[in-house]
Amino acid sequence: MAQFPVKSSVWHILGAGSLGSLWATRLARAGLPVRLLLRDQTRLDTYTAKGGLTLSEQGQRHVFQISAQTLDDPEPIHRLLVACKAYDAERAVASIASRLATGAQVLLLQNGLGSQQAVVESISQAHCVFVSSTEGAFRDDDFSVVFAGQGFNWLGDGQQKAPSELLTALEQAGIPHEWTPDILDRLWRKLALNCAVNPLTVLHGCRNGELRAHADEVAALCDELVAVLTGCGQAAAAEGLHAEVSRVIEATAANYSSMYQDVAQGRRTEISYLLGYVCDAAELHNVDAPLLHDLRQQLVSHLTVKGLPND
Ligand code: NAD
Ligand code: KPL
Repeated sequence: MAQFPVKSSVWHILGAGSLGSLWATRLARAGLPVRLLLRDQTRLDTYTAKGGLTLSEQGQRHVFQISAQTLDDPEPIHRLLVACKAYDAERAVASIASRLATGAQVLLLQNGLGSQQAVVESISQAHCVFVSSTEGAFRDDDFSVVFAGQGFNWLGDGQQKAPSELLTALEQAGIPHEWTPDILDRLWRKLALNCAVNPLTVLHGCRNGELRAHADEVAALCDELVAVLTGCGQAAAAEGLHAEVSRVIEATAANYSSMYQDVAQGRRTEISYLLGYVCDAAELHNVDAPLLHDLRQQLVSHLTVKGLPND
């Protein structure tokens, strides 16, 4: 299997939001070269006025003066971290595609499924790596991020051997990670977990732990998700799903799910890349999924009533 050489170790970060800033600051802290890719000159001026990117970790705030540039800067990109939301990823990557060097490494941090495949198809000159992250971060101000939850990052591309210089950089930056040949299983598993928990927390208006009061609904949904995943050839990702969902509900009982928080803060959700993806996959593979289709419909109605995008 061919390995693509990476000619520069500069990290370009597309999407200087929560997770993008968390990665950028840790890479910069380790002395690695990082560039933020900002939409336009106005964003670049705002960033410059702020004096850098702030990371808050364990109550300590540090400002990192990371270089930034606009999307149309001429510098070639050899290593790109795409940290936009799933619904923005394809368009954002298209806007810098002409800057991507042949064999560039492109890390895709998006939750759910669907956006990664769209990006892969749009940049055949690059080597895309999928990332499934359980780390938690949120923005407390523009260009300021709070590291809110320790977690882990699984990386893989489904075929090649681990690119060692990439993993060395993550090691240096203290970003917890492991290369896995089973990245698609991981992404499907997280997708299923998110589908079993997140929409119900939105519709019941509750914390994850309060889903204990809806145990039958959760169990039925898990059964259906197992059937869909199995029908889609993802049996490994379906194994023991219900037990893991129950475990996550307990472990995160006091938390609000990411989708709950998006809706509560009037932000667009990633529904199309979570429930939407699963429902479409079920249809494609002729697997009956009445509960998931009904849940999707209820969520779409809920978002519409709230005046939020429902896709
Ligand atoms: P975010 O909204 O905080 O950040 C996304 C950033 O991308 C924003 O700053 C936005 O302005 C920027 N952006 C969008 N389009 C752009 C473009 N064309 N050019 C330049 N910048 C652009 O999102 P996030 O919370 O960091 O999430 C990113 C992805 O990571 C999502 O898929 C999310 O589900 C996943 N994820 C997030 C967390 C977390 O704790 N935040 C954890 C695990 C997974
Ligand atoms: O990943 C999550 C989220 O809130 O998005 C958990 C905590 C697993 C709930 O689905």
